[in-house]
Amino acid sequence: RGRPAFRPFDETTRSFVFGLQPRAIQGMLDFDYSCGRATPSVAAMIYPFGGHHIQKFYWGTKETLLPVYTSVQEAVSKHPDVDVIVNFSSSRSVYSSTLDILKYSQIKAIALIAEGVPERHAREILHLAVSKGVLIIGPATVGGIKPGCFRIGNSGGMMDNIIASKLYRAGSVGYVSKSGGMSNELNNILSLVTNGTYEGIAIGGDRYPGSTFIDHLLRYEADPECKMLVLLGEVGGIEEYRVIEAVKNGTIKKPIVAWAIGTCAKMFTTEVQFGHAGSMANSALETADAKNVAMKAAGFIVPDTFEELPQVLKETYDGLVASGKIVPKAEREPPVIPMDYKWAQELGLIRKPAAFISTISDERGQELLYAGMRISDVFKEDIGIGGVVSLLWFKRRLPPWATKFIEMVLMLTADHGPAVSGAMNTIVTSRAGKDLVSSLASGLLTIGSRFGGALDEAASMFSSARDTGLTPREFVDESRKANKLISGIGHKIKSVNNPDLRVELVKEYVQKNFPSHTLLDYALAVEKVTTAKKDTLILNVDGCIAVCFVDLLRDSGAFTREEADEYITIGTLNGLFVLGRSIGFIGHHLDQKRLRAPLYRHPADDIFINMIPVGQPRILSRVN
Ligand code: Q5B
Repeated sequence: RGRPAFRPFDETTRSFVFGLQPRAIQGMLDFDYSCGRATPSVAAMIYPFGGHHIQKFYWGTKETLLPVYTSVQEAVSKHPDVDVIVNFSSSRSVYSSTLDILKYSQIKAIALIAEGVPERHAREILHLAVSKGVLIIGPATVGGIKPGCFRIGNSGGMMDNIIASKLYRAGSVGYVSKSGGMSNELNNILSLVTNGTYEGIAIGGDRYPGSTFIDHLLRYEADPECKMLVLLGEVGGIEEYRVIEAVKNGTIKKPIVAWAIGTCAKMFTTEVQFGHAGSMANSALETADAKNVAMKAAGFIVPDTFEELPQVLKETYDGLVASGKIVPKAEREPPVIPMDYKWAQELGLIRKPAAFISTISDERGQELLYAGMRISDVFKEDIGIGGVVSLLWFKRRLPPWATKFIEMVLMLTADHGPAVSGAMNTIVTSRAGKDLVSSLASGLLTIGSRFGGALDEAASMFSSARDTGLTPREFVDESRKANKLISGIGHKIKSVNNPDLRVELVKEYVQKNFPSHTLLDYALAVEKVTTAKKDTLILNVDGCIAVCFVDLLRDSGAFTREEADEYITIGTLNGLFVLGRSIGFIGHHLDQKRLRAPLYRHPADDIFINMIPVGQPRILSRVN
């Protein structure tokens, strides 16, 4: 790719991201865009699971698509221009995925993000990578950043931080540190006291990083564009001494500012293990103080305290400018990167009308809320399924006689045998090999004005007849005149002589427990008129529940009259039958599955087939 070995990343670097990391990739693409790169630095993702697909990302204000491959082999064969992989595999799979990656000579640098990689695995990866001339950054690192060119994963932090630290264009200072967090701090300091970062690598805090301080500092030394070096070491390990050696023997000649973090360790009476696996002094040589003294003695520019680091960086940089070794370039404005919607919202910079409004439940907090009631209180107060329905359907607690009534309705309507039309459809669907949801849906879709879905209309017809002052007889006669069946009246098999006991139970409960039941009384008077005509024209289960529910809505004291009327018009009452009967339909589906019931085909002799052939005299036929 024509890049010198000391410069593994430049503005043409293309990479793969191993793992599904859309946020990190978007961050890399936003960085690229801010740098003015011609092409995105990420060519594709590699993710062994879930098959080939593409994912959509923003490229500035526009959108771009990135492929997701299932193997490294396929990815490298499709993108010969890629030579870097940012490997987000977990500590469990990073070993095998990196060994796989190392099979492809096209890949020249790999960043390993995972923490907790077993040291044996890290050493094996390192050994193999060295033998193949591949640069490994990590594990246990955020990676690194080459301002104006390439960003490894999440290095550099959020985009506002990248812009504030001027990482969208190259400076002159190359640094190496262990920690990603401290790298961010260095990016910030360098942007304030120098012309900024040329390249920064966080080698990771493990005891066996794939590349160490000296590897990167030697690259910076060789790179003519990098004018000044920074080493941010820390307590533990001896890697700083390899750099000291290089400075002493003249391999590193560029000015090098350094500090070893962890000087406070001496304030503790016991050994201190800082945040990184390798940050513990195992000998006097490994203490931060010893390293700072040794670095200063070798000719590094070492401040007396970390707080003085910006000052010495500034002095060193100013010296290089004064000597003409650094010629600061004119600043350019970074392109404006559209802020992520979520982030802008969190900052309170934008507002947008919500597409949906919901007022019944909320799971965003610590505890699920039903109409404001904590789910733990739902159980503490034992409000039952009737209480839950009252919260989620009516957004309020109803009195116990009302919630008990809701439960009674659900229990009474749960099933009425396999012969009713909804159960039949559930059974036939189940026997056709369909799943539970399909069989249930088939049964539920049967609920309508004649079967189970007469509650809303019954509530509306009975209440408006009574409200307009019609006597029961006038109501029946007017319906007859209008050729309209009264919803809630009539049953296929139940009659005065074969009463529906469910209806009896409802009546008994309501007459005993409701504060008033005027519409039920009215409906019973209507029933007297209709059953006088025909004994099957009883107040049926739909009708009885409906009128009682109107009594509940109007007279419980929990609803205004407007609310009560609205609940009738928006289809609440059929919901009671739908909810209750779902229990039975699910039961029928499970029953058929348990019975291994075969596909059902209706016998043809039970169907009267009446075909009228085109242009022929009308012939009636019956299949027998
Ligand atoms: N006539 C239910 O019809 C049924 C009349 C009427 C005035 C009426 C019928 C009807 C209204 C809808 C309704 C809910 C279709 C029913 C349910 C759940 C279930 C089901 C289960 C479960 C029954 C004979 C004569 C005719 C008609 C007159 C009939 N209904 N007059 N108002 N409402 N009702 N549905 O028996 O003079 O001879 O011409 O549509 O409330 O679905 O168990 O099965 O739990 O699953 O076939 O309980 O009543 O009667 O149509 O032959 O009519 O009565 O005008 O008069 P039938 P038809 P005429 S509960």
